[in-house]
Amino acid sequence: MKTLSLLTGTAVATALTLPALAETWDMPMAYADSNFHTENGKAFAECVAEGSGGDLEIVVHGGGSLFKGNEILRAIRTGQAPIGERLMSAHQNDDAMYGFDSIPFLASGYDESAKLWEVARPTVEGLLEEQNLVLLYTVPWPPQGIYANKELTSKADMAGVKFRSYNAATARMAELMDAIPVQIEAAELSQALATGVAESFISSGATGYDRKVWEHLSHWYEVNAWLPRNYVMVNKDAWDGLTEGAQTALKDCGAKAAETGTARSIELNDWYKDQLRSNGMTVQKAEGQLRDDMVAIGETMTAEWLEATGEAGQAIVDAFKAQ
Ligand code: PCA
Repeated sequence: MKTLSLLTGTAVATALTLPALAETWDMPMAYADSNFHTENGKAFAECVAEGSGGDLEIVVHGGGSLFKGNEILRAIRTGQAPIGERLMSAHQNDDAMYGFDSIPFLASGYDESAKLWEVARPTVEGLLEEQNLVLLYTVPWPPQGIYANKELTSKADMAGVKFRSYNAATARMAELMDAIPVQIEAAELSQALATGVAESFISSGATGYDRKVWEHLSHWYEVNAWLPRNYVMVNKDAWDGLTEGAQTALKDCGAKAAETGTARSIELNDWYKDQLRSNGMTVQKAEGQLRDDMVAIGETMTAEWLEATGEAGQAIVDAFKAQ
């Protein structure tokens, strides 16, 4: 109870018999208001309000409206925001381990993604703890494919193309394709495509749909390269200041949000592809030389990630493969 120090003896005795003061937390999220992660975040907030008996109210701010995607992690760490959601692999430069979910072709479907998370979880949670963060839940994006404004038959078609990246792995992929990486948050993607700042990128059907990329692009090649994850985290000091009831509500609602968010990601995966198609895009699997080139790039990136993470990274890959 933060207020205790302000109160005198009698007031303290009275305060202790009263219910804890209700708290309101702003929760920045980076993706479109209608995006399934954001909708899941809003359902999570409702669950917490109910589960904490009104002790903790969470107000979701979608679309990077409170903090931009690349500001969110810092905002939570420093307590500017008590809670928020971030694509953790975007911080692979802070610690290569955060890129465990963006290793090409290691886990390319939902079951594999769940297994990979299971083996990586203790290491990732440990890292987050060191950063003053408590992890509540994580939800995978649908599998990643390449968006382009032309037909692609091999990596040679990507030479010199301005390729929008959202983390170190996608920037590295651009380099290995001889494309030009430009780091852009999803919230700014439509504008980047409209102005020609970006001409191609790798992402899920979800982001293509959210950003109506059919207005600028014609093709999506399913690569199923990886399923990056969003994480909802709480500042540790804010966490410690909560009542036990509010902490329990956050944990329980977080466990539920992990499940419902993942189920929604799975359920919507094909629907997004249909939306891209019905808006005129050619949606197809990456095959032949294009696929072979992506696999070769993936091997280079895997080797580089293992090099950067050393034994800890190797242990995760080994445990994943042993399952
Ligand atoms: N959408 C996010 C990250 C991964 C995804 O599918 C984006 O493109 O920024």
